[in-house]
Amino acid sequence: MIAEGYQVWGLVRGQANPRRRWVSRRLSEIRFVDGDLMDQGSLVSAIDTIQPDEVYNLGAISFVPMSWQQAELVTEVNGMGVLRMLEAIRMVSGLSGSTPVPSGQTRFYQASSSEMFGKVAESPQSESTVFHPRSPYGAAKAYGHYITRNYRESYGLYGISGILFNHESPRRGTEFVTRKISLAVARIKLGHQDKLYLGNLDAVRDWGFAGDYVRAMHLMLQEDEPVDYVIGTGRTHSIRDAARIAFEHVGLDWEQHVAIDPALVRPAEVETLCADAGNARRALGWAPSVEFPDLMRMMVDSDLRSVSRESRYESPELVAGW
Ligand code: GDR
Repeated sequence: MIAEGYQVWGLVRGQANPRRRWVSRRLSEIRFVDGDLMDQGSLVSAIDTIQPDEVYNLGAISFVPMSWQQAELVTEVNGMGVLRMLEAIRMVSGLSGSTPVPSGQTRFYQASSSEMFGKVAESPQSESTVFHPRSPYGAAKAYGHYITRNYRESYGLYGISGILFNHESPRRGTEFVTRKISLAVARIKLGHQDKLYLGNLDAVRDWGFAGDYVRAMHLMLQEDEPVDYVIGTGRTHSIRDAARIAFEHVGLDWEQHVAIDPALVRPAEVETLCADAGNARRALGWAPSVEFPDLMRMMVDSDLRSVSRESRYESPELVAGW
């Protein structure tokens, strides 16, 4: 976005949030505004201060297992937070539903999720597939999805949802399975760890490269008419495949190092997800550029570099407690 000439603002929650410094060190052009998805007034104030052309609501508690432990908090942030952001845009833009929509209004992107499909009604999943969320996280995301559509229909607000399937990169948090694997493989290869504990090895996901998915989000908001799109690769792999590819990349046998921890199996699992992103391909000209095996190898290589630099790099279990 910065390369395209945008002035980018980040909404920062909480006092002395350490991520602010992390982002500033890497992208000094980004400016910050304080605000919280739990606090309506702060969002109105943020939108009023910035008067943004485009708002990307990627703010959420994104780790699905946490949603069973803190269901109400996850629902507040991931569900009600979307309503508060829409209300802030509606109020500042003066959208009432009965007066004409002003030109040049703020456009809104909501990060919807393939977790909404949950126990899938059909495969692959497209924009018209029925939702059946399997976690409080998925249920809250479904609310965010529908309320975005409702503000579009009620007030003429330019609001869309991108239904993104899992997207990964070397910057992925170490609690998510791809990065948990890539970091463990690097630590095992370099002699800092011996075992990697995982949950359900049979789960199947449609994983893509996060950089491609950010490009898709931007493309969606440039369309004349607001339309929701599914974004994914249409290719699937199991957790077992991911582990095998990552260990093979460093010349190790995954079966010698992977063990099952039943505590990591979820109360209700999303067994398999596969995207039908045909609409995005046709309308936006979007296509993924990285195949999953290359993505896993990219993440392992990155973690080999970081673990070599910082030999005390903590194990995912210690960092995240999962
Ligand atoms: P997911 O991502 O829940 O799909 O949501 P995650 O990487 O956490 O899990 C993927 C699958 O791997 C299985 N699994 C494990 N997962 C984790 N985290 N740790 C393990 O040890 C492990 N063992 C097996 C899981 O059971 C699951 O089936 C991600 C998040 O980014 C969401 O915010 C986003 O909405 C969706 O992707 C699209």
